[in-house]
Amino acid sequence: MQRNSVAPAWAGALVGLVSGGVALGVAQLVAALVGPETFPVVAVGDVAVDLSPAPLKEFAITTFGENDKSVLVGGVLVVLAAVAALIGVLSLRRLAYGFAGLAAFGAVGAIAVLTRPDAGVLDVLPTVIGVAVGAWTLSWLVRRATGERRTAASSGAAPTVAGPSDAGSEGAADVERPVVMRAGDDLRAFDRRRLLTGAAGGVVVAGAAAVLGRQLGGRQVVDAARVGVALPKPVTPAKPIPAGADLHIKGLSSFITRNQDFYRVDTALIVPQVDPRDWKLRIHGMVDRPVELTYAELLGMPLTEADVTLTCVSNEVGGPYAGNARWLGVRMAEVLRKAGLQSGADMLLSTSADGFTCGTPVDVVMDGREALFAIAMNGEALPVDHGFPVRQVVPGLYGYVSATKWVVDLKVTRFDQDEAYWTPRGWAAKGPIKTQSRIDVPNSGDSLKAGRTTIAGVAWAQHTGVDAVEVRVDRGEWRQARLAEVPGPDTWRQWSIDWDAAPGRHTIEVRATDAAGRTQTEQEAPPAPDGATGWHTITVQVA
Ligand SMILES: Nc1nc2c(c(=O)[nH]1)N[C@H]1C(S)=C(S)[C@@H](COP(=O)(O)O)O[C@H]1N2
Ligand SMILES: [Mo]
Repeated sequence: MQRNSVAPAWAGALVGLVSGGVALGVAQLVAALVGPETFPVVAVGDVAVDLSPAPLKEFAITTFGENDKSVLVGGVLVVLAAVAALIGVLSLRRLAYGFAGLAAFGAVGAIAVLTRPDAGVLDVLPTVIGVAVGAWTLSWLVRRATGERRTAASSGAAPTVAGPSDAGSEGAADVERPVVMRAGDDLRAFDRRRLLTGAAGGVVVAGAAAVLGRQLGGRQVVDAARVGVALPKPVTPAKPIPAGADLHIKGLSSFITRNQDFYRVDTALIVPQVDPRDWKLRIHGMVDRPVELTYAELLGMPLTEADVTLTCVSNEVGGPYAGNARWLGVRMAEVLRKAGLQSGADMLLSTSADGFTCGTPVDVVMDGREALFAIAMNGEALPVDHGFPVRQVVPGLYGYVSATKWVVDLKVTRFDQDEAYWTPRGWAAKGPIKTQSRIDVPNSGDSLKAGRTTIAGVAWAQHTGVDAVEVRVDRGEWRQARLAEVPGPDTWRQWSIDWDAAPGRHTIEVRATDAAGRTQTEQEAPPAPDGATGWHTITVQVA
């Protein structure tokens, strides 16, 4: 049979894109029912995140910041679109090529889905059904594009143009065929109108499936459950924040970081939607009595409130990945005492609903500090992005070894027997926070007016506390900054210092000393493997 080479390439690309769109829309719809992490685009992105080496992760975080996930998903979609267009073009030559392309496409998605933690066979359903419907759409659009119907005249009269070259697809005769075939031709012709109406139908189906998939995907349910949470009062309230904790200087990070301004770092391409009614925390491993807690049981335990500054190990010197919030939760130590820790255990391996894991030293959690299974942040139930319904918060440890969001499982174990998510990816197994100080105002590169100006920022040395902050200009004498008050050693501390700025270009440096008398090292180190060091240094122009 004649094989449609009369249809132009754009038609093939359109057929491919629309079929791909329908495949993804249907996959999303099915994923909403099976589990959002089984959506193949997300699974492929997740695999990319997990496979990317530490330097690439750092590059992504520093280059794209908190948009790194959108950039990744966008990248996956662009590649998919290109492949889909190519599949479409090939399909117009021979449908079998298109089917083969789709099958390959589906295989990649299915493998990605199956390699996710806790994946089951059913998790490939969104990929398989999506690809099947995509394949059907592809053949349907190809038929429309290539005028499957014969004209009335053609049904009777045998065509005379059909010759040996018609058996193949790229015969020279094809090239000369007019785009619209003459009546009487038995050959398939490019039918632009039918292609476009078919494609429009495909776009509608793809869009409707995707929208419905999102709605069924659980967001609404969990948002509603979150809004419905009634937070109990803490048995141990936080110390009141001293009036002098916030210097109220323009441009300086506020003492408490608002939830919507709080940095977010995690490996989750789609935020796990955990319904608190289904949530359970399982504590097992080296314990006398394994414990299982429901959300209601957790809320029924004595609650502690604490102001704690979280910090990410990926934060560069002077970077933005630190935030301070008031957390409400149950002391991890209290829950662990219920279970009864066995001797020899030195690691708490926590797992989130999406399979991410953290390894936290037992001694740190049990030493009396306010290490919490937190349920609230700044007076509201945890935002979904920050771990609703329950996350860990451990003062003094970087988030990657302590702050598991959407936590569902805690295995009491040993560092020499288990490994957490980031350890095989080039990050240290243990991550105590390194003392840091940051200049918030002025900004590096600012142009200032000569005269008296304020330099201000924050410093942190969680669980030890900041005792001094010093600033020097142009490598001159170190001068003591004025320190704001703090409620305890677990939060950052604001500081400020006045400076008589003379015209010219100036370098400003800052360093902090913790309550144990240790001054921040000048030695520069990158974030990997266990946290950046060095003094935050900025330059300003004074006129
Ligand atoms: N489930 C889960 N929890 C996680 C992570 C993650 O990738 N997945 N990242 C950790 C890291 S590296 C940090 S710095 C903190 C950040 O918490 P935030 O996003 O609430 O600021 O969460 C921690 N908890
Ligand atoms: Mo982090």
